[in-house]
Amino acid sequence: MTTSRSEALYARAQAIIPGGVNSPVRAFRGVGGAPRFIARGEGSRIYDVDGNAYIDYVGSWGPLLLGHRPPKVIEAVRQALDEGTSFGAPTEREVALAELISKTVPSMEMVRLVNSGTEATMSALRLARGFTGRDLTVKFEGCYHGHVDSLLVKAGSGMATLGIADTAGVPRSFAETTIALPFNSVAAVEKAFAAHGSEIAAVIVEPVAGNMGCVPPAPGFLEALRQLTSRYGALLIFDEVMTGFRVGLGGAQQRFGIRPDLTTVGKIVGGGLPLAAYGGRADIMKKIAPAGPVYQAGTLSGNPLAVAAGLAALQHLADHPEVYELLEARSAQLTAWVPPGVTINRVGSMFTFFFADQPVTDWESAKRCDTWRFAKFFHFLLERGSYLAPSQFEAGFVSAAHSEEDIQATVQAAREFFA
Ligand code: KE4
Repeated sequence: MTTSRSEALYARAQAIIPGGVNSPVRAFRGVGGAPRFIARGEGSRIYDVDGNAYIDYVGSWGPLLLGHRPPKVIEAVRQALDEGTSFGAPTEREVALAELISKTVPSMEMVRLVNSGTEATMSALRLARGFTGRDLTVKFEGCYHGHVDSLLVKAGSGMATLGIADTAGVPRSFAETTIALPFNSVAAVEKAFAAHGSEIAAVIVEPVAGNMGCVPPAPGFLEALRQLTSRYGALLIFDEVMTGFRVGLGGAQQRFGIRPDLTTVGKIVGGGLPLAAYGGRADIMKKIAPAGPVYQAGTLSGNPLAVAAGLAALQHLADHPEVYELLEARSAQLTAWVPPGVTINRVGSMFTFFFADQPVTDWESAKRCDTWRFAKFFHFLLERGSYLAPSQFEAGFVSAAHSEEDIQATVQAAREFFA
């Protein structure tokens, strides 16, 4: 497999873009080697600039549940293009998308569209503080909620990959408003509320963690968060940027039967274009400007092209819930064989192969993984045409475009690695 064009582009990119990438996890720092520069995608595959084809288990880090270039999404964007690209004024489609999000995730009684998951979580947090009049936030070690200053404390994803405990540039005063606790530890949450209950504005959680690798909630964990936040008058924020419309049409809150006060969604809801949203109880959302005193704004919020893509993707999923049965079957096929020395965590079509022979239930157990051996595994599969997330601390994704043959090819390559 030749990668000379990718390597040349990577050298050129590093001269003008920090690290040669526009988002750290893309730089292959967790697995070594030069990232592949991608020329195009189609269905379950991506093709790099050297012409190599890969079965894609990253799916743009989650948005592409339907695979690359699903016809309905492409057609919807083409039609929207004929009308214009941005107006800075309300459009009918934005209302239709907000209504569809609310219908699909009923706890989102009102919805505000933004451009990224980071904007969604940052805005939800500001709203929680504005609504409660409190300053403190509880988050969980290894969870990542975008690059929001106060949430870049013991975060996952790129920070875990790069081993950055706490990023430079965040004032201590910001970080001190965040209480970072072990994921899945009810005792730790009870203790934090006992000590600071009257000051905690919100608990923000990935209901299925994806940013330390895929880590499901322990039985009772989410229920405990719901009970404790209600008891102390704090808000429960489900960050479903990754799990929303992924682990089921109604997301993790539907799968686990918990009704949060606020929810953030992104990725899938934008159909592959820059779009995210936050929403929740109407009495809380009505505090958002211009209806209320909590300010949040965005030049390209509700962008017509992104809304067209998101509406087409979400409407397709709402009309074809059987997609989730297919995703479940394919994902089960991919993770049926558990290699020696590996722990596989999976919820629906998000998964991680942890190089650990103990269960991975939180950041402490995730970080004990053999990242060197994971890197070897990653490159072995890459050379054979399967593209996993280039980090032990990321989730992989199966799409509706992955065929049984795709999955078999990947499992075969994995078996060869362990042979
Ligand atoms: P964005 O700002 O990257 O759109 O969303 C931030 C975010 C918020 N919440 C959750 C649960 C997320 O997973 C993310 C972003 N996820 C990472 C992948 N682990 C995006 C990939 C990247 O950073 O390039």
